[in-house]
Amino acid sequence: GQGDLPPEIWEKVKNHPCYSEQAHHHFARMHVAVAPACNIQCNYCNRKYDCANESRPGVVSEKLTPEQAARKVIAVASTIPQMTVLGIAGPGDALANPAKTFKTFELVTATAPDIKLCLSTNGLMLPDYVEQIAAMNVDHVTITINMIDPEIGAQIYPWIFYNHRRFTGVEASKILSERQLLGLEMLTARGILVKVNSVMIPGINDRHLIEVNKAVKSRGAFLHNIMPLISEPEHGTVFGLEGRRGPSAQELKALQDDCEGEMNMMRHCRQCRADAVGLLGEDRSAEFTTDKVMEME
Ligand code: CLF
Ligand code: SF4
Repeated sequence: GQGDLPPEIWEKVKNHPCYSEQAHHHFARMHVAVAPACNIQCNYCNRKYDCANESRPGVVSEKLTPEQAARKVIAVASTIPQMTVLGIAGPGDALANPAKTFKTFELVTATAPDIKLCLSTNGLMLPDYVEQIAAMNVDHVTITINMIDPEIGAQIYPWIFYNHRRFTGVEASKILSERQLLGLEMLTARGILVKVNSVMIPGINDRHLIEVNKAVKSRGAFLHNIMPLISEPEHGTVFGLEGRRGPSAQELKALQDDCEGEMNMMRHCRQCRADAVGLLGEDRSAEFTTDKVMEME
């Protein structure tokens, strides 16, 4: 139901399968993998695969040009009527590939103006693009925030690439954290709904995520999605976190419960692929490869 939400917020969440627990039974999302590059290194990322910040790590998505992506969106929307949201979530970082990300949004808006636009980012470049995000009517942005303490960040991020140079160690995480929190504040000030994703890494940031939760709530984040580190060998090497295990289901739930009193927690995330298509938990991407989309036209 509508709950306590103001009407203008309800309008933005009622058809979004990630922002509304109820909506995810009835509405579908799709991702297009138009963003291959990344500007930071997360220790849990294997660059051969999809960005682990939003998408299930360890799977390889078919990379598309903005034109191919827009054609795919039309093909999917005409096949799956419940398709309400287009997200760009990798396989790298949406805002490390701004030309491709915004060109895709522009093409989709021109041909399918009813589709809601969503993007996911590590946040490093976010303050620079808030104006453009607002101008393109992107209603939903996800920022992956794994720490607010650069000492903890240094154990998660070996480097960032910013202002044409590489930063490492605590300095890198200090810049990243400042940019993430500034971007969050700028988006919420414009009425754009922000979801924060955090990857729970036992022994590194698990208890610290309670502090992260408070920090993002106080800056206006709408929803917090704490996801488990996926460290099974079949998902590829987890660099710098060798030997780290993901949390158990009970450990994850306990942390979500500890944060629940502070703000809305997302508990139905399926860690989708960067080219996922369909209802959450359903993957119809194989029906919409570039070859098949061309046949459908
Ligand atoms: Fe995609 Fe993410 Fe938008 Fe959803 S997914 S960019 S907010 S449209 Fe959703 Fe998938 Fe979890 Fe992401 S279930 S991985 S939270
Ligand atoms: Fe990998 Fe995503 Fe981190 Fe970039 S932001 S290093 S693609 S997990």
